[in-house]
Amino acid sequence: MGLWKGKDLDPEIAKRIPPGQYLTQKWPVLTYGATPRFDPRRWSFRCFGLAEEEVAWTWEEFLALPRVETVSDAHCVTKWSRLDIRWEGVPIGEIMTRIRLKPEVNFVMVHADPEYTTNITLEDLLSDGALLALKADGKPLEPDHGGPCRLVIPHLYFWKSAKWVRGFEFMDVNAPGFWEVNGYHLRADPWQEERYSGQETHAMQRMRTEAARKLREPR
Ligand SMILES: Nc1nc2c(c(=O)[nH]1)N[C@H]1C(S)=C(S)[C@@H](COP(=O)(O)O)O[C@H]1N2
Ligand SMILES: [Mo]
Repeated sequence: MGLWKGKDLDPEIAKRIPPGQYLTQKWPVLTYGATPRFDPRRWSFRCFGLAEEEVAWTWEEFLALPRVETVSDAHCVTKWSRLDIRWEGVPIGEIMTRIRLKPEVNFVMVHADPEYTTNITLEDLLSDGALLALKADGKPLEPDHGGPCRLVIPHLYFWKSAKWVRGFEFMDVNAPGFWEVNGYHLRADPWQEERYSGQETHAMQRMRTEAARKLREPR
Protein backbone atom coordinates (compact mmCIF):
# COMPACT_ATOMS: atom_id res chain seq x y z
CA MET A 1 0.00 0.00 0.00
CA GLY A 2 3.05 2.25 -0.22
CA LEU A 3 3.23 2.85 3.53
CA TRP A 4 6.95 2.25 3.60
CA LYS A 5 9.82 3.74 1.65
CA GLY A 6 12.50 1.12 2.03
CA LYS A 7 12.74 0.65 5.78
CA ASP A 8 11.28 4.07 6.60
CA LEU A 9 7.69 5.02 6.98
CA ASP A 10 6.46 7.28 4.15
CA PRO A 11 6.61 10.82 5.65
CA GLU A 12 3.02 11.51 4.53
CA ILE A 13 1.93 8.48 6.55
CA ALA A 14 4.24 9.28 9.48
CA LYS A 15 2.51 12.68 9.85
CA ARG A 16 -0.74 10.87 10.59
CA ILE A 17 0.65 8.85 13.52
CA PRO A 18 0.24 10.66 16.87
CA PRO A 19 3.20 10.84 19.27
CA GLY A 20 4.07 7.58 21.04
CA GLN A 21 2.05 5.45 18.57
CA TYR A 22 3.24 2.82 16.08
CA LEU A 23 1.57 1.73 12.84
CA THR A 24 -0.08 -1.67 12.54
CA GLN A 25 -1.72 -3.14 9.47
CA LYS A 26 -3.49 -5.83 11.43
CA TRP A 27 -6.61 -4.99 13.38
CA PRO A 28 -6.07 -6.05 17.00
CA VAL A 29 -9.10 -6.86 19.15
CA LEU A 30 -9.20 -4.98 22.43
CA THR A 31 -12.06 -5.86 24.74
CA TYR A 32 -12.43 -5.83 28.47
CA GLY A 33 -14.41 -9.04 29.04
CA ALA A 34 -16.16 -11.19 26.47
CA THR A 35 -17.81 -10.40 23.15
CA PRO A 36 -21.55 -10.12 23.86
CA ARG A 37 -24.13 -12.12 21.88
CA PHE A 38 -26.38 -10.10 19.59
CA ASP A 39 -30.12 -10.74 19.68
CA PRO A 40 -31.97 -8.50 17.19
CA ARG A 41 -35.28 -8.95 19.04
CA ARG A 42 -33.83 -7.56 22.25
CA TRP A 43 -31.51 -4.92 20.81
CA SER A 44 -32.43 -1.25 21.04
CA PHE A 45 -30.63 2.06 20.79
CA ARG A 46 -31.88 4.41 23.49
CA CYS A 47 -31.34 8.15 24.10
CA PHE A 48 -32.21 9.29 27.60
CA GLY A 49 -31.16 11.58 30.44
CA LEU A 50 -31.56 15.33 29.99
CA ALA A 51 -33.82 15.25 26.93
CA GLU A 52 -37.43 16.45 26.61
CA GLU A 53 -38.43 12.86 25.96
CA GLU A 54 -36.69 9.52 25.66
CA VAL A 55 -36.20 8.24 22.10
CA ALA A 56 -35.47 4.61 21.25
CA TRP A 57 -35.01 2.59 18.07
CA THR A 58 -35.54 -1.13 17.58
CA TRP A 59 -32.98 -2.96 15.42
CA GLU A 60 -35.35 -2.78 12.44
CA GLU A 61 -35.96 0.96 12.92
CA PHE A 62 -32.26 1.61 13.35
CA LEU A 63 -31.44 -0.16 10.07
CA ALA A 64 -33.85 2.20 8.28
CA LEU A 65 -31.90 5.33 9.32
CA PRO A 66 -29.87 7.15 6.63
CA ARG A 67 -26.19 6.18 6.41
CA VAL A 68 -22.89 7.68 5.37
CA GLU A 69 -19.44 6.36 4.53
CA THR A 70 -16.35 7.76 6.21
CA VAL A 71 -12.67 6.89 6.32
CA SER A 72 -10.75 7.43 9.55
CA ASP A 73 -7.82 6.27 11.65
CA ALA A 74 -7.88 4.43 14.98
CA HIS A 75 -5.40 5.15 17.76
CA CYS A 76 -5.47 2.80 20.74
CA VAL A 77 -3.99 4.04 24.00
CA THR A 78 -1.94 0.80 24.15
CA LYS A 79 -0.02 2.46 21.29
CA TRP A 80 -1.11 0.86 18.03
CA SER A 81 -2.62 2.95 15.26
CA ARG A 82 -4.50 1.58 12.26
CA LEU A 83 -5.06 3.92 9.33
CA ASP A 84 -7.83 4.34 6.78
CA ILE A 85 -10.63 2.23 8.19
CA ARG A 86 -13.61 2.60 5.88
CA TRP A 87 -16.75 2.86 8.00
CA GLU A 88 -20.40 2.80 7.01
CA GLY A 89 -23.11 3.75 9.45
CA VAL A 90 -25.56 6.24 10.86
CA PRO A 91 -24.10 9.73 11.32
CA ILE A 92 -24.58 11.16 14.81
CA GLY A 93 -26.51 14.07 13.28
CA GLU A 94 -29.30 11.70 12.19
CA ILE A 95 -29.77 10.66 15.81
CA MET A 96 -29.51 14.18 17.21
CA THR A 97 -32.10 15.77 14.88
CA ARG A 98 -34.61 13.36 16.40
CA ILE A 99 -33.86 14.40 19.98
CA ARG A 100 -34.77 17.55 21.89
CA LEU A 101 -31.97 18.13 24.38
CA LYS A 102 -32.41 20.19 27.51
CA PRO A 103 -30.30 23.36 27.34
CA GLU A 104 -27.95 22.31 30.17
CA VAL A 105 -26.58 19.27 28.27
CA ASN A 106 -22.83 19.48 27.70
CA PHE A 107 -21.75 15.85 28.16
CA VAL A 108 -22.81 12.38 27.08
CA MET A 109 -22.34 8.99 28.71
CA VAL A 110 -22.08 6.37 25.99
CA HIS A 111 -23.60 3.06 27.14
CA ALA A 112 -22.53 -0.20 25.55
CA ASP A 113 -22.64 -3.96 26.10
CA PRO A 114 -21.45 -5.65 28.27
CA GLU A 115 -21.84 -2.83 30.79
CA TYR A 116 -19.17 -0.68 29.14
CA THR A 117 -19.43 3.09 29.40
CA THR A 118 -17.35 6.00 28.20
CA ASN A 119 -17.88 9.74 28.67
CA ILE A 120 -17.56 12.34 25.95
CA THR A 121 -18.42 16.03 25.56
CA LEU A 122 -21.44 16.82 23.42
CA GLU A 123 -19.11 18.82 21.16
CA ASP A 124 -16.81 15.82 20.59
CA LEU A 125 -19.79 13.56 19.90
CA LEU A 126 -21.09 16.01 17.28
CA SER A 127 -17.70 16.36 15.57
CA ASP A 128 -17.00 15.49 11.92
CA GLY A 129 -16.68 11.83 11.13
CA ALA A 130 -18.43 10.55 14.27
CA LEU A 131 -20.90 7.79 13.47
CA LEU A 132 -22.65 4.65 14.66
CA ALA A 133 -20.87 2.15 12.43
CA LEU A 134 -22.51 -0.98 11.06
CA LYS A 135 -19.83 -1.88 8.51
CA ALA A 136 -16.05 -1.69 8.31
CA ASP A 137 -14.05 -2.04 5.10
CA GLY A 138 -17.19 -2.98 3.20
CA LYS A 139 -18.32 -5.84 5.44
CA PRO A 140 -20.75 -6.01 8.36
CA LEU A 141 -18.82 -5.21 11.52
CA GLU A 142 -17.44 -8.42 13.01
CA PRO A 143 -18.71 -9.32 16.49
CA ASP A 144 -15.24 -8.91 18.05
CA HIS A 145 -14.93 -5.41 16.59
CA GLY A 146 -18.29 -4.28 17.97
CA GLY A 147 -20.79 -5.83 15.55
CA PRO A 148 -23.53 -5.20 14.91
CA CYS A 149 -23.00 -1.55 15.87
CA ARG A 150 -20.23 0.53 17.41
CA LEU A 151 -19.58 4.19 17.97
CA VAL A 152 -16.67 5.73 16.06
CA ILE A 153 -15.09 8.97 17.33
CA PRO A 154 -12.10 9.35 14.99
CA HIS A 155 -10.26 12.20 16.74
CA LEU A 156 -10.04 10.61 20.22
CA TYR A 157 -8.27 7.49 21.52
CA PHE A 158 -10.12 4.40 20.37
CA TRP A 159 -11.46 3.48 23.83
CA LYS A 160 -14.02 6.30 23.28
CA SER A 161 -15.32 4.34 20.26
CA ALA A 162 -17.59 2.04 22.25
CA LYS A 163 -18.23 -1.34 20.67
CA TRP A 164 -21.75 -2.87 20.97
CA VAL A 165 -23.11 0.60 21.65
CA ARG A 166 -26.67 0.74 23.02
CA GLY A 167 -27.40 4.31 23.93
CA PHE A 168 -26.54 7.88 24.83
CA GLU A 169 -27.29 9.43 28.21
CA PHE A 170 -27.32 13.22 28.08
CA MET A 171 -25.77 14.93 31.12
CA ASP A 172 -24.85 18.31 32.57
CA VAL A 173 -21.69 16.98 34.29
CA ASN A 174 -18.65 15.20 32.87
CA ALA A 175 -19.05 11.91 34.76
CA PRO A 176 -16.27 9.37 34.05
CA GLY A 177 -16.99 6.12 32.20
CA PHE A 178 -15.39 2.69 32.68
CA TRP A 179 -11.76 3.36 31.67
CA GLU A 180 -11.95 6.94 32.89
CA VAL A 181 -12.85 5.75 36.42
CA ASN A 182 -9.84 3.45 36.16
CA GLY A 183 -7.30 6.20 35.58
CA TYR A 184 -7.71 7.12 31.92
CA HIS A 185 -8.15 10.65 30.63
CA LEU A 186 -11.60 12.28 30.49
CA ARG A 187 -11.02 13.71 26.99
CA ALA A 188 -8.39 11.43 25.35
CA ASP A 189 -6.95 13.49 22.48
CA PRO A 190 -4.15 11.33 20.96
CA TRP A 191 -2.36 14.39 19.49
CA GLN A 192 -2.00 15.78 23.02
CA GLU A 193 -1.23 12.29 24.37
CA GLU A 194 -4.10 12.58 26.83
CA ARG A 195 -3.69 9.05 28.14
CA TYR A 196 -4.05 9.20 31.93
CA SER A 197 -6.15 11.21 34.35
CA GLY A 198 -3.03 12.21 36.30
CA GLN A 199 -2.37 14.59 33.41
CA GLU A 200 -5.72 16.26 34.06
CA THR A 201 -4.96 16.57 37.75
CA HIS A 202 -1.61 18.18 36.94
CA ALA A 203 -3.22 20.59 34.48
CA MET A 204 -5.84 21.54 37.06
CA GLN A 205 -3.13 21.98 39.68
CA ARG A 206 -1.24 24.35 37.37
CA MET A 207 -4.40 26.37 36.77
CA ARG A 208 -4.98 26.65 40.51
CA THR A 209 -1.39 27.71 41.18
CA GLU A 210 -1.73 30.32 38.47
CA ALA A 211 -5.00 31.58 39.97
CA ALA A 212 -3.46 31.70 43.44
CA ARG A 213 -0.52 33.71 42.11
CA LYS A 214 -2.86 36.21 40.42
CA LEU A 215 -4.81 36.59 43.67
CA ARG A 216 -1.66 37.77 45.40
CA GLU A 217 -0.42 40.12 42.71
CA PRO A 218 -0.40 43.77 43.77
CA ARG A 219 -3.24 45.70 42.15
N1 LIG B 1 -18.00 -2.23 24.71
C1 LIG B 1 -16.66 -2.06 24.62
N2 LIG B 1 -16.18 -1.16 23.76
C2 LIG B 1 -14.85 -0.96 23.65
C3 LIG B 1 -13.93 -1.67 24.45
C4 LIG B 1 -14.46 -2.62 25.35
O1 LIG B 1 -13.72 -3.29 26.11
N3 LIG B 1 -15.83 -2.80 25.41
N4 LIG B 1 -12.58 -1.45 24.31
C5 LIG B 1 -12.18 -0.14 23.76
C6 LIG B 1 -10.77 -0.08 23.41
S1 LIG B 1 -9.67 0.12 24.68
C7 LIG B 1 -10.35 -0.07 22.12
S2 LIG B 1 -8.72 0.18 21.70
C8 LIG B 1 -11.29 -0.34 21.01
C9 LIG B 1 -10.80 -1.58 20.28
O2 LIG B 1 -11.62 -1.85 19.19
P1 LIG B 1 -11.26 -3.13 18.32
O3 LIG B 1 -11.31 -4.33 19.23
O4 LIG B 1 -12.28 -3.15 17.23
O5 LIG B 1 -9.87 -2.90 17.79
O6 LIG B 1 -12.61 -0.56 21.45
C10 LIG B 1 -13.02 0.22 22.54
N5 LIG B 1 -14.42 -0.03 22.75
MO1 LIG C 1 -7.66 0.79 23.62
